[in-house]
Amino acid sequence: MTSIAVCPGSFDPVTLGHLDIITRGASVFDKVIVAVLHNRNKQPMFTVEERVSLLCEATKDLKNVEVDSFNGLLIDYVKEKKANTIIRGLRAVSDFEYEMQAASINKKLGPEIETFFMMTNNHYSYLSSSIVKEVAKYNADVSDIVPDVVAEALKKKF
Ligand code: COD
Repeated sequence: MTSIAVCPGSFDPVTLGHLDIITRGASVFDKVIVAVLHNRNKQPMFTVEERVSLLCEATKDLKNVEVDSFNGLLIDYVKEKKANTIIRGLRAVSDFEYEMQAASINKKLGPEIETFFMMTNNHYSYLSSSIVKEVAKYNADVSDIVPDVVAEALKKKF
């Protein structure tokens, strides 16, 4: 059976922490679909199209990774893609509560789908898209925490 995993998120924008999880996921599963949520509640910095495009560029060397976007419930999207796993990254204990709730509801709605957690790489344990946007706003160098294409895109935004 082909193992297909969905790696969902906001990716506003993709960081090296995300990329680390995607790369490691791609070495475990036959195919990884990175799925960007159309989040109507949040006011993102980058449009969905921009986030997808940045992810495509950042993952272009990973041959078994695809980038897509989705609306609605994650579990419905995972089933539609005939995937069997959801990949999530864990940073600090503070991630755990939300992740446990999300994994539990997803298990209830799709018992056949597993959530697969990977611990952050120690180099990136502090990294989030919000931190990146915060420091980029003040012109700090973000070249060693985001892919080059994102560093360029952030320069243009500010
Ligand atoms: N190191 C390791 N992992 C990291 C790092 C890092 N430095 N930074 C981020 N990650 C991981 C996150 O833990 C997450 O697993 C993934 O990368 C994406 O992170 P974000 O912040 O871009 O995305 P989130 O957490 O905002 O994504 C939330 C979803 C969009 C997946 C969620 O809201 C969702 O599924 N929404 C759809 C509606 C739904 O189905 N709801 C019910 C389930 S919650």
